[in-house]
Amino acid sequence: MTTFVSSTDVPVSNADPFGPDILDNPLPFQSELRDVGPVVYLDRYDVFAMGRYEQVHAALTDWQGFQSAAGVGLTNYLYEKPWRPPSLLLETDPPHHDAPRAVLSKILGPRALSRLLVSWLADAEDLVDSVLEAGTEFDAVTELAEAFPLRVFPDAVGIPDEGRDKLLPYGDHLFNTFGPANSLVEKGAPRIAEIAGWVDAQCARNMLSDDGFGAQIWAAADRGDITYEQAPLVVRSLLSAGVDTTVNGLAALLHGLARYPEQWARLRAAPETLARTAFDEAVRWESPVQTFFRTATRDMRVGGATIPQGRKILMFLGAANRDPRRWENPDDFDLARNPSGHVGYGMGIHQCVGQHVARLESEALLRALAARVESIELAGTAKRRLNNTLRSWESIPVEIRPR
Ligand code: Z7Z
Repeated sequence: MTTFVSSTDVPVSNADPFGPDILDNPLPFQSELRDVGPVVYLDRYDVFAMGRYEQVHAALTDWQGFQSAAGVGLTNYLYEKPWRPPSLLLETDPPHHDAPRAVLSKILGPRALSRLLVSWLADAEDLVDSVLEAGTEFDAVTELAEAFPLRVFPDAVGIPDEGRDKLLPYGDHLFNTFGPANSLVEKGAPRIAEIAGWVDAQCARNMLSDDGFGAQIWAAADRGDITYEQAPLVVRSLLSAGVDTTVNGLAALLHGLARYPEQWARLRAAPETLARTAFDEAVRWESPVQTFFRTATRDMRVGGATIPQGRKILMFLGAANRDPRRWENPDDFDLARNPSGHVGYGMGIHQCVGQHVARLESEALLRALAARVESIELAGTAKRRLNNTLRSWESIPVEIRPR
């Protein structure tokens, strides 16, 4: 049990939010975190934490007060060396953030992506057909949530086929490294040099197809919108943040639909209109990205507490997305609610630039499923995969009844 000891002006918790118990089921801790105050000090890691929607939202939209350039993990780049060259999007702030962000916003914007829907729908139909042909009981994680993004996204970026099996372990390790150097980070360490070397190599211009997101990033360098030095790192951002996040968003969605048959029925009745809301409700409800850090650029006053300059603050997106101060029946997965305003993609200038890609993947997969599947039910115990940042599934056994 967590104990909250009152100190000067900030409540203190000795809980370990990166320990196996809380990672396995973070909800009780998150509820305590919200209730004890707008800011809590986590003495194990010597960092501050926020779990309420109001303060998390406010901090995310204040990039001048809460910077990203010192890293969004526990490692403070003001004092410690990052394990890989910092991302030009994630780990920067204006003005350096602006050009890479503008380039990716355009390439990954809804208008640019609309050309992909038809082919992604065909891919989703083909995938769902072959899964159903193989049987009505299967693992929704490997067969759908992982299989579909891996089928369409690397092609859309334009990387070669060889080595794509490294994308998921790369993301799993990267998202672990935003937390402390615990056993989850150790688990990924032996292979990371090889895997990261492969990822970096895919970002070179000559490795990329000539019509994908990757080629478009290099074309932006030709136009002078970003430099040639920046281009490969921007491609790396796609390969870093574009796979495991979407996979776990889809897994959360499929789990929600299998667990709440009435929500599946609702979706099936109106897939064209509900497919997008469904993904966002899953991102709110499960928050595949549970947490990340910001760093105070000066002494910051929040809810009566002071966060001193240079200190790290852990933002609990998952807790904010289930804050009863903001959401009605926050623990319900409910396609009838309007989930907009959730902070599952972050908020403000760093808000997920790939969210339209993720939504499109989800839309294609859900429409293919809705047209072919009558019912989808859990057929065994779903298993979590622990990660310092991601709310992740190892397996979700399901049984479906075809239409
Ligand atoms: O640019 C990048 O490499 C990148 C990596 C990770 C961008 C974003 C993320 C990320 C997304 C990190 C959500 C934490 C939470």
